[in-house]
Amino acid sequence: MATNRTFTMLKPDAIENGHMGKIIDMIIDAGFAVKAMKYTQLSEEQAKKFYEVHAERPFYGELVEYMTSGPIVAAILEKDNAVEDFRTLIGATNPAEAAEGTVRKLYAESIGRNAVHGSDSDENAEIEGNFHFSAAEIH
Ligand code: DAT
Ligand code: MG
Repeated sequence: MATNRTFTMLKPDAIENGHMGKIIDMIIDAGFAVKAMKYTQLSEEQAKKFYEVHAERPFYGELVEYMTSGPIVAAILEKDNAVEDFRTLIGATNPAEAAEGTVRKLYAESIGRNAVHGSDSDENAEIEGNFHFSAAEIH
């Protein structure tokens, strides 16, 4: 069942490099409504859990270290076809392969430090949103 919601994080490189406002503008301009948003920093435990599916990948340690290295913005976004449309807006995981005009093409540093997260399915959008926000924080 489509929930029309997705979950995103603006990652530490995006915040560090001063791209937070520009990326949020792109998200709003693309028609997403913010249902929840917070400026926060992940603990090692949270980052490990969030990226658990990648635990066996060679880059897992580096990913957890990077995702806990500075503040992030976490948000739940709503739009028709949210998951797919958001993945289109952010572009490919590797910014070298991301389409022109996408968030990652414009702002990501590298495949590891790639500016933004977007859920890959409705099911994961729900799980990830609930991981970061309580029911009372979702509007
Ligand atoms: P995405 O974030 O596009 O959904 P993913 O789920 O495959 O990509 O991977 C999660 C994150 O892990 C990704 O945003 C950055 C990091 N990552 C993926 N592949 C990597 C690689 N080959 N080297 C370093 N980091 C990588
Ligand atoms: Mg993914």
